[in-house]
Amino acid sequence: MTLKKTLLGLSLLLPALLAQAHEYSAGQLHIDHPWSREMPPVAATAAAYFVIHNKGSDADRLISVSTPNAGKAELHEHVHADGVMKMQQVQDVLVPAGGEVKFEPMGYHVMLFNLKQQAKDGERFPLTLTFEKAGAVEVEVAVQKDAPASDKGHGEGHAH
Ligand SMILES: [Cu+2]
Repeated sequence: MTLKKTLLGLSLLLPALLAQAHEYSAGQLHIDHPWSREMPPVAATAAAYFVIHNKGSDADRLISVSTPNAGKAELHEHVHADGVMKMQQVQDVLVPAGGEVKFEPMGYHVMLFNLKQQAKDGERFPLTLTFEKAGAVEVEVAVQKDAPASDKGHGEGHAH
């Protein structure tokens, strides 16, 4: 391979790497970087995370989630109960006017059950988020080994 071809190859690769941060819009809502942690192939569940920004002056609610990759998808939160962290299903998640809500490890998350197949690092799978006012928006969840840089340092430890 010539040097010219090698350089061309690199220049094609770079935009793909930079495109790892991805976002979606639904009305006044912006959904930032949906991601999921790569799980062992035998794991029966996985979780998806993202940040929803609401640039509008009306609050909205995330009322349901679904994906063809899982038999069932639920909205979950982590709660302290008797000194133990555990997760439970919630019916909906409020997205305050002019505010944001973070789905992150040890917080709100989309729980995926009965996975047909665990996704691997670097893969993406579709997830449909349905909001009370903004309606349905399909996003792609990026599967990765590690949390995005912005999520490191909080959320996963016991700092809360
Ligand atoms: Cu959960």
